[in-house]
Amino acid sequence: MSAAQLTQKDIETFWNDGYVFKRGLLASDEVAMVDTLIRSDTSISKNSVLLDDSAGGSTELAVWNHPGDDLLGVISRSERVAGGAAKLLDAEVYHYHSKLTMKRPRKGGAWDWHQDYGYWYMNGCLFPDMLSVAIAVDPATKQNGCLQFLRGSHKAGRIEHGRVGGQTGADIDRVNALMTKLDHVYAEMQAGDAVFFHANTLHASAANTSDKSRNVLLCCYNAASNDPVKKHHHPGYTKLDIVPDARIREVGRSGVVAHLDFLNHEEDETVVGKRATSEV
Ligand SMILES: O=C(O)CCC(=O)C(=O)O
Repeated sequence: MSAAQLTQKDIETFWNDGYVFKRGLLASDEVAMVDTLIRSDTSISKNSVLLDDSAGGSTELAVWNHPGDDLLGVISRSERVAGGAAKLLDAEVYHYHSKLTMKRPRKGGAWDWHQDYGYWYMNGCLFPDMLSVAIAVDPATKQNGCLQFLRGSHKAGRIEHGRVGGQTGADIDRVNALMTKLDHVYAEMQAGDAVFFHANTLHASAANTSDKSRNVLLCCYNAASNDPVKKHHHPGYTKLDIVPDARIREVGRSGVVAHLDFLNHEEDETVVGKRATSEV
């Protein structure tokens, strides 16, 4: 078993806390390939939208649905990432979508407290049998706006979500009440570290006030048994072809550029022009 694979203890941590860190999920050469791709592949910036916060900052967001044979697609189909998601949910999973959330130095905006299932519920996913894997491409710190979690908040069930400025956030009174009872954890990570988190885990992030970028790759999975009952901007069940971890390096070294099935934002009612008004 490779060090990056999830253990029984990791599974217990995930279900107790609503998240589990997997340090060094991507090796330094693997994450360096992702960093180079993000900086050099113009299709990513062309397909990005801006998600504004209420303080004038914005996060650049590129979202895609079906993963392909390029580096980012292969990471999201890898045994380490997709296999880990399946292990945590104890179910066959499919790729619901992936995204890059990119906070430029001193410009990157904040994300309000929310549960991903607060959005995905609206998409016709009947059960919260879903999770995300956030992989740090840059070191993520408090200063550059790392993810934050309320430990154990997934146990509170789905919380009502509504508009908060330009974003959709969880009922803030409820979040504040939970804050008095639960640990508030800053998910500081080195490049290549990852955190798997449950779709009902409350999370947020602050603006990037540093002079360093904060780029994160987020891969989101749904249980195969939880095929959404509503047609929407993310796919229904599609068999996921999980590939061996070694494929990440093979594809990265081959220099295959991104062939991403970017979300057609024009079809997504949450996007106005090139600005996202909600989760996409
Ligand atoms: O990138 C971030 O800081 C937060 C992203 C997030 O919360 C999300 O995509 O649901």
